[in-house]
Amino acid sequence: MSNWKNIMLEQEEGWALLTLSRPKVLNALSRELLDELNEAVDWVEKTDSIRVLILTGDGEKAFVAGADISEFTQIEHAGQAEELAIKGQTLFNRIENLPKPVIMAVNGYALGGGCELALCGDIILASEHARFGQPEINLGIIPGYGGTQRLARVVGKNMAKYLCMTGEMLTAAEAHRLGLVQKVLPASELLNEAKSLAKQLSQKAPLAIQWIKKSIQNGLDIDLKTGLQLEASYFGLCFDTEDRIEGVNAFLEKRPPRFKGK
Ligand code: CO8
Repeated sequence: MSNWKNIMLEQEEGWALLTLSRPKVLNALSRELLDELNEAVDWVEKTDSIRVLILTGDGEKAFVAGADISEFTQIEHAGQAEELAIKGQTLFNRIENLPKPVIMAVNGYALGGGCELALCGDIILASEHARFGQPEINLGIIPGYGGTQRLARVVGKNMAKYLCMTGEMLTAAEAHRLGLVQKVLPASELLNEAKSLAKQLSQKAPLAIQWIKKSIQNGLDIDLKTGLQLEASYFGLCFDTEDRIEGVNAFLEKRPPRFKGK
């Protein structure tokens, strides 16, 4: 953890903030950064006291400007490119399915792999000057870390095709209008808002948060009838938790609940 060269860690009770840090290349995702991020996600997953993860980019200009294009020259054939796409996709799937909320604090350019990373968050907060896009087409390639799939699920089929085919960037306001971004904030307020949201979420019942995430995430890939069964089964599981008893008692006793994740 202390050996990371490309990631900075800040933590407080209940949350951790990981700052992706290669500012000279706008925090582009090198193989090394992906490996470190994988390690960081391992650590967040197994550290019980961390209930919420925030991801952001170093500097004012970029969240992440994509995969590190300079590493593309080392790719010799299709098989190697596919392997690298799968490496990134595997990590991004882990982030999307982390059993804790993930807040993406998008502080600038979120392009290519950067937009794809942001799409793996549960909540995207963006600074007013953030930009979102899939400019891979301008390099003669297509998105490889999930862009054609997750973007279409969020903004719809034709808007996703438009963005991937033109490489055009969305402003934070446009991304907000399309439902990709939940809140747009002045740059100076972005991290404070992300931290205060993380604190708020860290005080909710962790198992219920986890089941909300799973129910919505998995529900999107199945039909409504099966999705409703899934929701009912998670709803049932909530009733076996100590946190449900605490939540209901706290309401009746007119005091704030203290959830333990049990
Ligand atoms: N990779 C490597 N270096 C980068 C990247 C990147 N993605 N983006 C920026 N940089 C570097 C620049 O080369 C420059 O370096 P230097 O100072 O040494 O010249 C430095 O960062 C600053 O960038 P600019 O001077 O270009 O800054 P500008 O303000 O003029 O422009 C932009 C900012 C618009 C963000 C511009 O840098 C840009 O267009 N960057 C590339 C964006 C892009 O195309 N992203 C998609 C990359 S492909 C991808 O993400 C595919 C993911 C799936 C991969 C699957 C595995 C193979």
